Amino acid sequence: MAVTQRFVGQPVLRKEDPELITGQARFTENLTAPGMLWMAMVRSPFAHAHVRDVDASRARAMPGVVDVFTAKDLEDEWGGPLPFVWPVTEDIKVPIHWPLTGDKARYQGDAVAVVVAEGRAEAEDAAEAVEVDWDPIEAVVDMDEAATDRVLIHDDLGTNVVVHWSHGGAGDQTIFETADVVVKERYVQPRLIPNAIEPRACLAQPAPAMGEYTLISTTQIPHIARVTLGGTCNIAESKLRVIAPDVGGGFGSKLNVYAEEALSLVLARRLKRPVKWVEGRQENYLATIHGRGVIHDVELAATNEGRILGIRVKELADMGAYFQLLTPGIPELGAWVYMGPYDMQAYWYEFTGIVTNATPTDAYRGAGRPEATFVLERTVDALARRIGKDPAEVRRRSLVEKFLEARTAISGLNVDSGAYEETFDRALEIADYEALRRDQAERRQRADVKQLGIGLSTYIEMCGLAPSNILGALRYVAGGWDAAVVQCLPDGKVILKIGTSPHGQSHVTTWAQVAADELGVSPDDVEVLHGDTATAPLGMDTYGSRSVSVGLTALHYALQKIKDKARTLAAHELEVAEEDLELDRGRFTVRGAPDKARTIGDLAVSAWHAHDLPTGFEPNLEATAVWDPPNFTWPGGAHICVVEVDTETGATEIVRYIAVDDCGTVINPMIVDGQVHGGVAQGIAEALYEEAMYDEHGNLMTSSMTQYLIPAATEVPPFELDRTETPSTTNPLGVKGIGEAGTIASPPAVINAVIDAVAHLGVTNVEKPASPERVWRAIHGASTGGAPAAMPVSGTVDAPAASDGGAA
Ligand code: MCN
Repeated sequence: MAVTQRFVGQPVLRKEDPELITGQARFTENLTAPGMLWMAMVRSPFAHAHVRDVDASRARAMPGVVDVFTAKDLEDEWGGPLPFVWPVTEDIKVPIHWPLTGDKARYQGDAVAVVVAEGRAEAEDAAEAVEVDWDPIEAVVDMDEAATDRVLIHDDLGTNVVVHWSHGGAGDQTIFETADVVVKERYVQPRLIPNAIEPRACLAQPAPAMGEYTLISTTQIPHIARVTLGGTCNIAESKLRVIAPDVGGGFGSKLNVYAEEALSLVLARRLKRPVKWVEGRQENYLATIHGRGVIHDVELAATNEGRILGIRVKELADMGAYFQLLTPGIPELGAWVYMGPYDMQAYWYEFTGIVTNATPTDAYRGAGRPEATFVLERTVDALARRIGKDPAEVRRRSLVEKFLEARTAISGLNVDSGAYEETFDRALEIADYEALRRDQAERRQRADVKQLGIGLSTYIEMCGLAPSNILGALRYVAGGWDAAVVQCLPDGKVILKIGTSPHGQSHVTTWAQVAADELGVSPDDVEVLHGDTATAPLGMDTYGSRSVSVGLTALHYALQKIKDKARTLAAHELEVAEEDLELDRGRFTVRGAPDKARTIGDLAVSAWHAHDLPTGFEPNLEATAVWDPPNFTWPGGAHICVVEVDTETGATEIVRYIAVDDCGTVINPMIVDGQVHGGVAQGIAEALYEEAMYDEHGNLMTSSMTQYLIPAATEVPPFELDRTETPSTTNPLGVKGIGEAGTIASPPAVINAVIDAVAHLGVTNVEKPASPERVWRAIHGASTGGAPAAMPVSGTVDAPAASDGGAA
């Protein structure tokens, strides 16, 4: 019997959860292999230091130690340096990045040697006993200072300014000279440190006789890891299997190929034994990529009434000491969305990438697009203050009208569809904006200690990465397609093998929902296999909120192939023409004779025993589809944050958070809500708590959770969520991504709210994170005309109350 219930659009409970909540998940850390060795890294304590000598004799003599290897010892193992796949310009200068550095350390945490021992503790103890003769030299972590090239980080490049990319501009650039108002701002967005619940780990297993290797890794990208690590480690892709078992979150930090993965593979080959490595949390802070780390100069042109005319942006991006997989490509991901959901006439964007003596930066949830949205939405508020208008009125005036067919944005790319006014109006309605403004006015009137701030943020996002031809035009070396295999088994169950690699996003549930609806089964009948290049060999993995738009669409097409094949077989068995068959929820009936029927389950049995198949019909009900979309998908929405700021202490409390998002057709509303919750929590963290700080010698001052603040549940408010559904025109499901939307929209909503709360005291700027100290200084600096002599707390301090800039 076919199941008649529909699952798409329903809050189906997660199929993933039983194993996770009963302790039966298989994380890399839990895995072991006979004869397994452990690896520990010897990392530089200095941000910049020549390596004069590495003496491992004491470490080698320690109990359980198998060997110690330096860069020189492993020279012959490599097919090439660590992979870097996004040379954004022809003349980009690419720092060569070997898994171990031989000449000098270029950031604190750069690895100079690796110890292999029988146990983890032995390996880590011995790593501390490796004696390195360091010759520390001056380090540069400030981008402006690095750009002077006084201290070179890669001598062979001759400069620290390694890339300059310009969008080239669009529209009438004279607007920036002729507009009524041009607001000019500078925003500093600090580095962030990804904190997945599970730090990185890997286990390389060799099969020496066959020259085959299996790498189990906490990766988001098993397919990309296989092809790139094959190159780095001199292993044919056909001989390398990469498995991402259960992975405890990544947020972009595991969209990378790391030195430790490459080292574990070559050491497993060299020692003919499995080699495992598990990152410590402090190591995670030093040696896993950081996100953000950018400075923007922005000009926003507008009329006196607040009609936005154009945006011009120059960005400085801190690359860190080396390129990781995508490093200089991250600003480019934001390059196309600086106009946001506003109808503009002029656009200019360019960025300069600078290497510094700090951990490499790369993709962190949102990658480029949160940075862009922050710059735009902060500047729109600055415009509203300048012309004395309400920030809601200014936004409303410039929003692009609803469009259901693709429309070319001023930045040059085609936006699939959008209904920004609807999300914005709905958010204002939920918030009861007018009432909030009245409350704010009354508190100001009474000079309350706790002042109310209302922060608005609208956004559009370019996600669903995506069209291989556009990625090629942007000089990204791989494609953006994805794949799915559907196997209908004779027992009525279904197996999906998918090319995306979830690590918290619930693909097992949502992919099963879509298959269940198309095949007339329950999601419980659908098994979803992923994250293993041996079982799901085709795929481009999970990042850029691409999985639903690209991978799920591939599944949709594979399901259509299954239905076509099943129709042919049903027509044969029922002795009618294919056109005479009707299909509903996995059941074919003959038009006019509804009792004559075959379910897809029945047909899977016939296709399997293959006793009576139409001529030329391939046994088994199985299909593969690979989908390369014609466009990205472009979610959008509006967020409103309401805060109370204590003007005596500078402390901010978020009292309400409203998010109205549009990710097209929703497959599972509960999961979409969860993605927004997580994304907004990360954005709140970015706005109020998180900041990687280096001292002037390049020491990471925030190298543990005691100095790097991440919020707990008590710091995150209850969310008030709603949605509109404007189907994407990019794919037949109408879906757009949602995995990063919360992180993109929320930081400006929170910071705009903080500033709004104290704007009547003269505050126009508070940098991220808006710590109580920063807010306090902004208030008192603003009201007294200068920073106070002393504050009883320590930390990084901003100049008080930067101005909103001047008119052009
Ligand atoms: N979904 C849906 N309907 C839609 C869109 C999405 O039901 N119209 C649901 C689906 O269940 C899908 C999930 O939302 O499984 C996310 O889909 P999508 O937006 O396509 O994003 P991806 O699956 O490609 O996930 C990547 C995205 C990114 S880039 C980061 S970073 C991120 C994120 O997802 N990292 C995460 N969410 C995370 N969630 C967890 N728990 N852990 C991470 O590391």
